[in-house]
Amino acid sequence: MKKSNGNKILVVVVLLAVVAAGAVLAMNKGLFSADSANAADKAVLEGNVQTITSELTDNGYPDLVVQEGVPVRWNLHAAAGTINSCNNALVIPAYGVEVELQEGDNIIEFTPDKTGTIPYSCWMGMINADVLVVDDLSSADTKALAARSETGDSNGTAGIPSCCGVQN
Ligand SMILES: [Cu+2]
Repeated sequence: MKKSNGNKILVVVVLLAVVAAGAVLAMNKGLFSADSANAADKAVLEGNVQTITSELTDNGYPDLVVQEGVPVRWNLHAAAGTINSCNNALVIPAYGVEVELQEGDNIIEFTPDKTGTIPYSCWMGMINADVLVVDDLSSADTKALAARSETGDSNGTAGIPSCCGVQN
């Protein structure tokens, strides 16, 4: 009897330890993804196109890493509540892209014709991000590219522009 109770307690203690460890891992994972939110979203080559899937946030756009010469199919997914009067339309002037975002999937297509950094923004130019066009996706260092783009004075997605707070 005693031994059996002891085993039960041991099992409970082990279970609690597993739950606690899981909670710590989940927290770390959450912190990590928040930390990497500014990393660029890198395209994936699929035959003759390259695809990217991004999540819209209410205060920024992601930097994108794409390969020169391959048509891009970018899905900027907008979860409920993320679209506001500031981020609701984005423009990529170099590619003639002007898109009004809808809740759900937003497929944005363009073909990067040469390497370099292509700026894009919301329709009012307050949220800025970059399309980083490289000659070879497989050798592109996404984090280095993102870090580089965020040292630029008009770049980065940190903080909500004042216009957005006012108009939202
Ligand atoms: Cu805006």
